[in-house]
Amino acid sequence: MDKFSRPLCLFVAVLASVSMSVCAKIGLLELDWSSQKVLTHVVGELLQAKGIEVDYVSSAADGQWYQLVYGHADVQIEVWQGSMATQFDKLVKVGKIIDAGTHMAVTREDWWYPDYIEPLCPGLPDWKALKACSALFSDGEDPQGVYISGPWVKPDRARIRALDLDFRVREMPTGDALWEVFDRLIETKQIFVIFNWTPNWVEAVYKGKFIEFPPYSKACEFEPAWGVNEKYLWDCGNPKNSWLKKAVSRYLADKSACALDIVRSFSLSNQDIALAAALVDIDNLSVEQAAKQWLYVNQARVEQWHDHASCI
Ligand code: TMO
Repeated sequence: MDKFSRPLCLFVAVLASVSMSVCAKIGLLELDWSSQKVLTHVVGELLQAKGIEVDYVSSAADGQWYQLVYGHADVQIEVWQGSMATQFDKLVKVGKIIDAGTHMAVTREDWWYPDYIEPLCPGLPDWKALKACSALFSDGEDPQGVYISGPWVKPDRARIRALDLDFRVREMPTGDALWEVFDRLIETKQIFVIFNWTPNWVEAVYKGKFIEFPPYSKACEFEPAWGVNEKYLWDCGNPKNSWLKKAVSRYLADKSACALDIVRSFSLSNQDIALAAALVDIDNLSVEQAAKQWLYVNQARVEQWHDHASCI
């Protein structure tokens, strides 16, 4: 599709130079969890302050690759190793998207439970404890344990099978729906295990831990013989101490070298990401308000993100 869309842009531009700006707009991918949305709008503000026009492109997380490869969007500001590395690495390798650098933040995404359930399921956070306790995690309809997850691509069903856990996955359609269920369960001190990640707003409010599955290794993802189950892949957890990266389209450099430099220099810590999430999920600000507030807190750093020869 990119073969057609770009020449069309130029053609329109020849007929009416006004349209050029439409084609050159920088598409910022707005995905399905709060910190990503807020930080995407922060980048939008940073670009607009340099006179660069932006477009927010909403997408489910698994649609991001299509949007970037075909140039419908140019920037994804939070690519998480735990849930996105496989596709990201593949597309970078064949030159369909560009790796625009790694944030300072160290991340993790995995099964998580509140500390108050520990006395009820001895052995946690070791995953083997779940074997004896699975019925405690039932949602009442049948005794099978329920693991609550979100709309992000995770190998949970494969993991449940490979580790022979008596669990099924209940997948919430959006990040907001996931946190609604979370709030209800934790406020009434229910027993549950849910997909969570760090940095996030949760760690500032609730005590809890990630399940310690057998440590991740690439072989676990690609070689069935690896690990406790010789027949199946994914007899391991998601990677710990993971990276957080920025992905950009192949077209961004041509559209705006300044935009690319701003994205490259925009490197965030765990605290930066957690603040972005908390402004929406704890303080209930809108995404736009949260982005403005985040920028206000970080105004001393704006110069460093803007200070590029390409932006003058
Ligand atoms: C990509 N996510 C942070 C929701 O796991």
